[in-house]
This record gives sequence, C-alpha cells and structure tokens, in this order.
Amino acid sequence: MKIGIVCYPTFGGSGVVATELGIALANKGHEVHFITYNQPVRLNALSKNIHFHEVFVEEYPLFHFQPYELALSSKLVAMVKLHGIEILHVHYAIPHAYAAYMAKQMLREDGIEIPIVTTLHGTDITLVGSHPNYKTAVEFSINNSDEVTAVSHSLKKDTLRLFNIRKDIKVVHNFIEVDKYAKAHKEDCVRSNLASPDQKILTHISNFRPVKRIPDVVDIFYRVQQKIDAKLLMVGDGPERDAAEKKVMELGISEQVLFLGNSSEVDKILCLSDLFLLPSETESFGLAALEAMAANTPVISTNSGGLAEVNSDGVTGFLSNVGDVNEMAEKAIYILESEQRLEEFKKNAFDFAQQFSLETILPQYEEIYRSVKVGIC
Ligand code: GMT
Repeated sequence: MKIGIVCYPTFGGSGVVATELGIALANKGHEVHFITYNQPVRLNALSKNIHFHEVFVEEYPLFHFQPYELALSSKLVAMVKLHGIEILHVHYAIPHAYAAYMAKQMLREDGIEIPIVTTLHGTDITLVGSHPNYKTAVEFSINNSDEVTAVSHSLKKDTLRLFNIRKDIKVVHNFIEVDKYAKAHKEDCVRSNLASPDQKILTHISNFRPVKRIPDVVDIFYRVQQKIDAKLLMVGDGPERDAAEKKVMELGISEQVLFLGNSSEVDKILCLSDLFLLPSETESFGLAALEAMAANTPVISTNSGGLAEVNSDGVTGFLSNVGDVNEMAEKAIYILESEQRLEEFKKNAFDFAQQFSLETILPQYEEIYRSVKVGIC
C-alpha cells in the first residue's frame, strides 16, 4: 500500500510512534511518505520505500500566526496526486486531522477519494484538544475521519467523555521494536562512563513539560539517594529543565544528576538503567515507560491515564497517586535495595513489554488500512 504519514517530527511520543510505524511498514514493503515540517528525529535512514516531503510555511509580515494547516493540506493534496498515495494516517489530532479533512475535500473535487485514519495520542485530547478554543474543530475532525484509533483504553474513554463522538474508536496500543533493545544490551551498554559499578542508575526521559512533573522526579531521586548510592540521568529538554537544574543544585545533588539533553538513541541509555521514573500528571500511554521496560528497566510511575495498561503494579514496577513522591521513593528503594528483587522486577518488566512488540501491533494497523481502503472503493 502507499501510505502518507503526518506527524510532529519532534522528540514527543506521537512523532516517535508515527516514525517507527512508518519505518516498519516500509520494511514490510509498503511505500511510506512522511509529510511533515521537518525530517522526523528518528527517521535517520531513508530507504527505497521511505520518502520525506517537507511542508514549507512562508513568512509574511501580515501573518501573526503562520497558516500551517493550509500549507499542510495543500501539500497533502499535491503528494496524494503526485505519488498515488492511497491512505493518509495522521498522528495527533491537532491540527493534522483537520488538515487531512480539508485535503480530502479538495481531492474529492478532482474525483479522488482518500481515506483518513486518525490516531489520537493523548494531549491532543486531554490537555489541548478539549480546550474550548479547539474542541469544536477537534470533534469535527475526529467524527469525519474514516477510522479513529487511540493508543490506550484510557484515552478512548477520555475521548468519549470529553467529546461528542459518533465514530467507533479502536484501541491500538503503542509498540516497541524488541530486537533494538536487546541489541543495545549486548553491544553498546557501557555503564562505566556514567556510574561506578556499585551505583544504581535511575533514568527519566521526557519533553520536560509541566505535565511530566519534573520537580517530582528530582524529589523522588533526592529521597532515594539518601538510602541508596545512585545516579539520575535526565534525558530530554523542554520548559521545565532550567528549574530542575536549579533545584538539583539547591538540593546539593549536582554530582549525582546528569542532564543529557535530547537523544535519538534512548535504547543506549536505557540499557544501562536500573529504574525508570515517570511521575506524570497524566499519560495516555507512557511510551517512554514501555521503552524502559523493553530494556529490562522497571518503572516507578503514577497511576494516571493509561499508565496502568503499561506498568503492572507490583510486577513491572509500582504505581502511585500523582504527587505522592514519598511513596514513589519508598517503592523505588524497595526495588533497588535487594539485588535479587531488582533482577526479578527487571525480568518481569522485559517479559511484560513483549506483548507490545511491533510484530503484534503492526498487523492491527495494516488491517485498519485494508478496511478503510475497501470502505472507500
Ligand atoms: O507526552 C507528551 O507530552 C508528548 C505526547 C506526544 O503527543 O508526543 O505524548 C503522548 O503520546 C505518546 C505516544 O502515543 C504517549 O505515550 C504519551 O503518554 C502521550 N502523552 C500524554 O498523554 C501526556
């Protein structure tokens, strides 16, 4: 099939999922066209089945806001016509589902019917999408997509609660490429640069937005390092990073906390981690937690949103109420203080992650593509 993928090309989870999906589809022989404003960060290997089309938005003094949706929908029309794209799969409703709907209408004028699959990722529903400024347009674009998927049961429930939805929403969980993490474990895992052999390594990866509750990450680690010799790796960048660096300094733990910035090779960081911290206010899924688990790393997280679908309480890690840093620190210490217990949790995390393998999830998307194509013909 010829599939057009629209996503945010940044380090956020939705862009990562869309990019990994496109690469996997291309490896299975589909022709994949990424249509975005930059080359997606994890798209580091273009191949004969992968094409990247950049959306340009011209600067003009009259524009206070650049009309990105217009540029995107025009580009979608042009690429569908030029390459014979058969399906548009848009990740993150705002503004991608809306732009795709406009493209569909424009193509219809030329006698071309293009099915649209919209995947909802989380904040496009829970934080941004349901805001009165966007709600009407988001609801309209969801209802006018040919198929809608959500990355967790929790997100599906939130979507049905927050919007007036007339469509069936299919849950297709996020996925990981199992082999990539196994390979990193064997080949690239050098702990000695970052910690001494008897130190435990805790890791947090995110876009450092307020929803991730970065101060809680630091507070949890502060409590843990009072009992366990440990290092904290902070991976990613965003608006909360500066304040976190300041807090780390004020707490006098700068020696133990490394801010590594954004990385497109998280597998090589996760392979040397003992525990992953994700104390988010909300997570529709928590892809970073799943990536950690695939790399044998148990997870200390909150119990909000879809996290309970990924992190099994008492098995692959623990789940606590949002903001309960004392409990999260206690659970972290409980796992880390016994070598045998840590090994058990690591194994459980790895085993549980296998149900989200690419091999299991990819056919679910292919089936959706086939059904929308048949629906249109
Ligand atoms: O977490 C973010 O702020 C980024 C956001 C995104 O759209 O890139 O992540 C959302 O989508 C991910 C991939 O499906 C999910 O794993 C994250 O849980 C979800 N984030 C939130 O719901 C806050």
